[in-house]
Amino acid sequence: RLSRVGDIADLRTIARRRTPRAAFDYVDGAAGAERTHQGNRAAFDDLVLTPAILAGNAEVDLSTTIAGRRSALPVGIAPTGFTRMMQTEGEVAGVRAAEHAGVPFTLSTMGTRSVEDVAAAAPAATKWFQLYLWRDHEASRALIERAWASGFDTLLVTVDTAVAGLRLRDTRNGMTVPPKLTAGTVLDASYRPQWWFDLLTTDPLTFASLSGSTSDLASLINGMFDPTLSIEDLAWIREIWPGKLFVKGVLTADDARRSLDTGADGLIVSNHGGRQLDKAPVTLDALPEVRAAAGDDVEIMFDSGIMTGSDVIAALALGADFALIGRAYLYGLMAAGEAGVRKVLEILEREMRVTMQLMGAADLSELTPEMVRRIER
Ligand code: HOC
Repeated sequence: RLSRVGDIADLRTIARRRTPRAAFDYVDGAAGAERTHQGNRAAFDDLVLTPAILAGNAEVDLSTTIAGRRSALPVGIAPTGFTRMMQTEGEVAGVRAAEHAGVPFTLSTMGTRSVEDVAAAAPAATKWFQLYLWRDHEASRALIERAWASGFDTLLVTVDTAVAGLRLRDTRNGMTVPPKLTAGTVLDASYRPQWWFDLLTTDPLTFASLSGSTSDLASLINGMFDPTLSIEDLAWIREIWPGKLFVKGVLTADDARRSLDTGADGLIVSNHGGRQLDKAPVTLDALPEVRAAAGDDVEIMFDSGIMTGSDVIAALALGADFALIGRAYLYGLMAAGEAGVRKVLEILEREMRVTMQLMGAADLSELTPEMVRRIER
């Protein structure tokens, strides 16, 4: 069936059919009225890419270097929370698909596999770890020490989550972590027996960082994350983390400068996929400001809204060095486990290659802002 999948939107359609509504909506949804989420997508939809005819480039090189390592594509897998709730293989599927494609994989603090399990599943993959600072700073220190010891060499520190965003779909679905057995979930199970069978028959759904109790997401997060997260905390994390460090959630010039002054090696322009501050700037709008503040030599990654290879190419042309995919990865995972994630990376690769060829660009260094225009509708 995957051979008939054309794009990531097709995988989303399959994912929606296969996954219980609360889990699908947790991925698909965003904060508040989802304005930022919609804006992220609209910004890409309203772009025009400049074609170049008679360019004579039969070959396209999509490889790049990021955080000190080669990546076969300018795209890596973003950190995602509660991943095994979407599909039981969870992060193991993600890291194996990333290893196969030669791109980095990021494990979230809120992941559902341990750093050791992810490292063992794909020893050759480039592995990054994402940090949410817990109220218990020493527990956070212990976690990143384990990540470093397991071969995770780059830390992505997420800074836009002092409190949980208002995810209204989760509230309306009565979503809990782990899922509770209710009349609604039992009914759902009759439509999607495979998902429930997988959940109940593979290793128990545990969360590295959670106690066994069932809770709604916001209470869970607000009880765990440090709401006083500050620039001093970033300085402390910088002091104790020996590898490369990227600050994730930068949308303004001021925050870009403060992060770099505090020792960050790079920045991630991200609005958390529209899942935190609704009406936060759309990432494609924020990118030029952050690039200008950071200068040309700082590595900048980009996320939020990427669904096609041409989205990646546009973000790179407008100043990013690398892109991360969260929802797109999870649509593939929910649709078909590891095979689905591989499919996502294959689709992006093909779309990027064709886009570059038709734009007359032979490698990523040839992409410039002049190749992308915004249209007012
Ligand atoms: C404060 C909300 O990054 C998500 C994940 C998991 C953690 C939630 C943090 O749902 O966006």
